[in-house]
Amino acid sequence: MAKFCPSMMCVDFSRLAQEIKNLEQAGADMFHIDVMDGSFVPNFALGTEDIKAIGKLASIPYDVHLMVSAPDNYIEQFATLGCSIIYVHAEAPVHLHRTLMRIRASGSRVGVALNPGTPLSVLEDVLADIDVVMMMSVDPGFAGQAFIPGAIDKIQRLAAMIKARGLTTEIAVDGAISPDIVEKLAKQVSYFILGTAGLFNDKAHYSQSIARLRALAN
Ligand code: S6P
Ligand code: MG
Repeated sequence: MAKFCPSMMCVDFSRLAQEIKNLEQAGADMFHIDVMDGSFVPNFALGTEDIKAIGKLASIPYDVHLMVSAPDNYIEQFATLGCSIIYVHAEAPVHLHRTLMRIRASGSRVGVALNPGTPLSVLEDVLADIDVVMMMSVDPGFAGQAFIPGAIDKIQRLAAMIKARGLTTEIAVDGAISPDIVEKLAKQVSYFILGTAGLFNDKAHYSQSIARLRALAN
């Protein structure tokens, strides 16, 4: 069953405790935490202190999406902070396999994010080592961008690749996820990351938004 994961860079941080409570009551399955270093992407986002605060307040799991140039140095730190999935970008580490082994050893689930411009072929020799592949449907760095249509076909090709190899790798999608995208990708995607397009455009109605998305996915 598809899981819905609010992107925490879109919440009102001045009301963090209330936002977390509201999102959990609305049926959110997992929080998605974007970390940006101003180098891998042209923006800064959340950091370790924010994750500590979210970890203290949350009763559902949370992942971390590392949009940083040198993720290797920080894997254990994010695992210790309780991140259930650690996503690194396939484009970031020089030795992707080594980085994935480091996540595996940390006890968190192994996630790999792929930019829209990166071919699926970079995953061929590491696919069996990955728990969740996160397909970016926007160029990472900012909320509120337009969905890149090529992501649909790319996700279908990834699902076929996973099936052909008899793997259980799950698929996540991140970037401008609206109800029509959830409907289109319901069969292939296990984790939908929700930002301004699907959830935070209607802060008063988190419950209705998540319930509607869940109905479309099932
Ligand atoms: C983007 C980041 C995402 C955003 C999400 C926001 O770099 O990785 O997780 O938070 O894309 O959603 P939306 O609907 O505003 O694009
Ligand atoms: Mg993200």
